[in-house]
Amino acid sequence: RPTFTRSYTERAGKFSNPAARQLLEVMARKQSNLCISVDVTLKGEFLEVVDAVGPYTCLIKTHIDIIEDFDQDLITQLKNLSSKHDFLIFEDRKFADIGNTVVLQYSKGVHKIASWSDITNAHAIPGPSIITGLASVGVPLGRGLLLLAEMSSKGSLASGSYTEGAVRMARDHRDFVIGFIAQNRMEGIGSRGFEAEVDEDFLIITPGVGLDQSGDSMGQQYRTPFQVVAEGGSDVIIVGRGIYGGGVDIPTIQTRAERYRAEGWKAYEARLK
Ligand code: 5FU
Repeated sequence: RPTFTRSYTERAGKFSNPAARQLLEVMARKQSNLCISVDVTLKGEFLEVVDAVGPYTCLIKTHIDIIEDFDQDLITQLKNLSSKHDFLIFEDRKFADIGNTVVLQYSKGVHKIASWSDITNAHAIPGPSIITGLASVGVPLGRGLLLLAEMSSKGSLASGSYTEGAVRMARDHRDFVIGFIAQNRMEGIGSRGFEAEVDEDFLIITPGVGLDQSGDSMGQQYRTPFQVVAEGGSDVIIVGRGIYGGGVDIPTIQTRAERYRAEGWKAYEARLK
């Protein structure tokens, strides 16, 4: 039985990586496969939105380098909110350099990403050494890595043999690589065929999700939670501006977050049948 027809709870126990296991457990507990991307640029607003949407989300996605007044207290408060609301943290860093450099970018600098982010991601373009580099920092801390196999933007070059190469890289590092950023569950992932071992499992996490718009003016493309989860076989939807966008107030942000949580969960239940 392919993994995407199994429940999140059933799959949680099969992952050796602690971040993947915890994420699937949180998803089941909160009935949420919604990752919220909070791409705002001021610390106060960021924390306000995270606190407001915390109850509806399994995973908060950050771009920590866009925050203008970043300080260590932001991290302390973000971690407090992750305990308060029971969500994991995903820094969308998209590492893309040689092993030695990504080790430094992941562990050092102003942001010290590895010290607080449960999950991060990397491009496959440098080859397997990017995984071994990041793993040398992340594995001892129990972190998980997602490889970018596809992107949501128009004209993305990550397709075909590039996507297949990313899958092969992940299969060689299953202790640390927990899944992919992709638009759909790729052929053969978590089922027989396409070089797959019978019992492998990877999480598919999908950005470019929106219910009311089909894209933005800069190449972003949106699909609905149903298309992504029920038809595409993805495990987690990522929603950003669909929730916090348009300068709306906090109650509206919460209403939207609950709407996406409910739609994402409904699409998951539909594919279990
Ligand atoms: F890897 C990717 C991708 O392929 N598309 C994306 O949109 C990442 N993203 C991120 O998801 C992007 O950097 C934003 O942080 C977020 C989508 O935000 P939106 O406001 O829902 O468009």
